Amino acid sequence: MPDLSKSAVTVLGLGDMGSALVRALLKAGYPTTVWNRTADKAKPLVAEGATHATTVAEAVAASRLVIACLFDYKSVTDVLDTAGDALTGRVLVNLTNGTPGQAREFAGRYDVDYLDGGIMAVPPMIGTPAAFVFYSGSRSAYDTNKQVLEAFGESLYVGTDAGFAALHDIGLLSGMYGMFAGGLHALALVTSAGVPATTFAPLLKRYITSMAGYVDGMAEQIDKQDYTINVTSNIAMQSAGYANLMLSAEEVGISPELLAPLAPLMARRVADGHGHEDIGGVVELLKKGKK
Ligand code: FVH
Repeated sequence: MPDLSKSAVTVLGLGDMGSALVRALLKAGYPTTVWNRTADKAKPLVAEGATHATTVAEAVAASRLVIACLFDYKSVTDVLDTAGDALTGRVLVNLTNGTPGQAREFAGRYDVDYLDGGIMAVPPMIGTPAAFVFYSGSRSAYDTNKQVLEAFGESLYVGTDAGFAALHDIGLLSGMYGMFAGGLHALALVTSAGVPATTFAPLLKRYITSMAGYVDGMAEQIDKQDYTINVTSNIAMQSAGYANLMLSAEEVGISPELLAPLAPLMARRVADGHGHEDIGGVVELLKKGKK
C-alpha cells in the first residue's frame, strides 16, 4: 500500500525500464500514477498498487514530480506535447536515453524544473545497490527529490549542464560496448577453433577484470597529456602484437571488423614517433576528429 504521507510521483512510459522504476517507487511506498501509450501495460502495476491515468495530462496533474522513461527523445516530446498546461511548474525528470545535445535542447522546451538522467543499470538491477543513475540540470530539483530518486539506486549528480548526465551515460556505454566488441571477437575466435564459449568465458572475465585496472593510469596520462608516465607496455610493442590479432582472425576465417579500427590508430602513433609511449596517446588522435 502506498504511504500517503510520501510525495506522489508520476511515471510516463511502462516499458521494461519504466515498469521497473514504478515497482521500485511502490516498494519504497510512494503513491505512483502511471501512464503508457499501450494502456494494458499498466494492469500488473495497478494490481501492485499504482494508479492508472488514461491521459498524459491527467498523469502529469497527479504529481509534482513527473518521470519520463520512454523509447527516445522524439517519443518523449510526442507524449509531453499532449500534456497542455498541466506540465507548468512541475519537476520533470527525463530518464530516456539520448545524446548530450538532445538533453540540452530538450531542457528548455517546457516550463518545468528540469533534470536529465542516465540509468546505469538494467531493469532487474533497479532498486538494488548495484544500480546507479546520473542526474544533471536543475540542482534544486535534484536536492528536493533526491530521496525519491534513490528508490532506483544510488544517485550521482554531475552538474547543472543538462547534457552532462547523458555525457556520462554515453561515456560508460561506450566503454561497455567496446568491451562487448572485444569479448564477441574473442568468443568468435576461440569457438571457431572448437573451444566451447563456456570454457573460455571465465578466462575472458578474469583477464578483462584485471586489465580494467589500467584505466586509472590511462586517465592520469590523458589528464596530463603525458603518455610516458609509468609505461609498462609501450605502444610500438602493442601495435606489433595487435597485428597478430588481425592475422589470427584471418587464419580461423572470422571477420576482424570489430577490432580492426584500432590497428591503424596505434600504427599512426608509432609512425608519429610515440612508439615508446603508452596506448593512452590514441586519445590524442581521436580528439583530432575524423580523418
Ligand atoms: N532496458 C534497459 O536495459 C535499458 C537500461 C538503461 C536505460 N535504458 C533506457 O530507458 C528507456 C526505456 O527503456 P525500456 O527498456 O523501458 O524500453 P522499452 O521496453 O522498449 O519501452 C519503450 C517505452 O516507450 C514507449 N514508446 C515508444 N515510442 C513511443 C511513442 N512514439 N509515443 C509514446 N510512447 C512510446 C513504449 O510504449 P508502448 O510501446 O508500450 O506503447 C514503452 O513504454 C530507453 O531510452 C532506454 O534506452 C533502458
